[in-house]
Amino acid sequence: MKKILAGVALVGAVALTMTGCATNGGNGGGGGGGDDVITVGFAQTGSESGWRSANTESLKNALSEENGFKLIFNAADNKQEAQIAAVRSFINQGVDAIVIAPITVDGWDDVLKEAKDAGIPVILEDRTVSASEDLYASWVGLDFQKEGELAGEWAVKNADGANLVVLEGTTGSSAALDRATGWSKALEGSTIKTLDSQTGDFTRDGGKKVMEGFLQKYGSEINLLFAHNDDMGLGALDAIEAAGLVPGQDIKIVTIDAVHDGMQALADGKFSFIVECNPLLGEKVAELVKKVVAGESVDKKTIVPDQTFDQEQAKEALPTRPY
Ligand code: GYE
Repeated sequence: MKKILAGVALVGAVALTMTGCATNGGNGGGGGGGDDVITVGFAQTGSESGWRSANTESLKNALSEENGFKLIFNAADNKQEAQIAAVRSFINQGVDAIVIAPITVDGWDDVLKEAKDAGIPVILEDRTVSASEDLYASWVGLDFQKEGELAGEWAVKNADGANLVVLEGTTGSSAALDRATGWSKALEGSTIKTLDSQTGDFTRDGGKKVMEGFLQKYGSEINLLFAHNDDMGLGALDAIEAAGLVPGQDIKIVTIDAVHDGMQALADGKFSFIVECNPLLGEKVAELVKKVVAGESVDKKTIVPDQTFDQEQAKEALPTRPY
């Protein structure tokens, strides 16, 4: 059985290479015979965080050979030009569909038009873009503004009057922009005072360096930290402990993602609250790709729900968390 399937996959792959550009024009049709291998180019942001690793793994698992896909994977090291170049190369290779986790919101119009003109459907996953909706087939992701709002609501209830510093995600990314909007909305009318806010680029290293700077400048005045993701919060933990302060006590830390190391820090009492951001989008992406390639209509938007965790809930959830 497996051998037969592999044979079919191989024939499909050869057919694809042979037809090359011809696939471009006649794409999307065919009424989905089911046996044809679908070639997908996936332009990932990079490998900045634990969330990103889990997201990459989820997409690789779902867009697998056994599931009828040939995946061409590219990670752009968080550089927008590199990501756009990867998408262009997918277009030139005449793939059947393109999946993008867009690093920044802006700058996508031209390349999305090029994909559209080549007849290649684009599925966006994770972050959003400012380009017109008719330039892509569908988007699946999370409600980042809601995530920021939930984090902010916790802070207002549990740390009102605090002196806050913020570690922002990648500048110009919808994840950072929308989380900041949601957080500010929740803090309206509160007595939390923002001392400083800077980007740590969603990385541990970035979080650590920026937090070191904050600690040098404001010292023990700081008693609340909002990090746009777990990894920056984890980097900040090192800086806080090195400064002789106790995370969770001297400085309350609120983050977003709920990846394993973040949940461990929460269960250990070092973080105070995490808003989840679900990275397991692979199956939904695969389903959308299959449908659009078969010419079926799909929802323009799919929002995956998130939950929140305090320290006790993290202890309970940790043993069974899949990532
Ligand atoms: O929160 C962060 C990652 O776009 C939701 O990107 C994603 C964010 C996630 O690097 O850890």
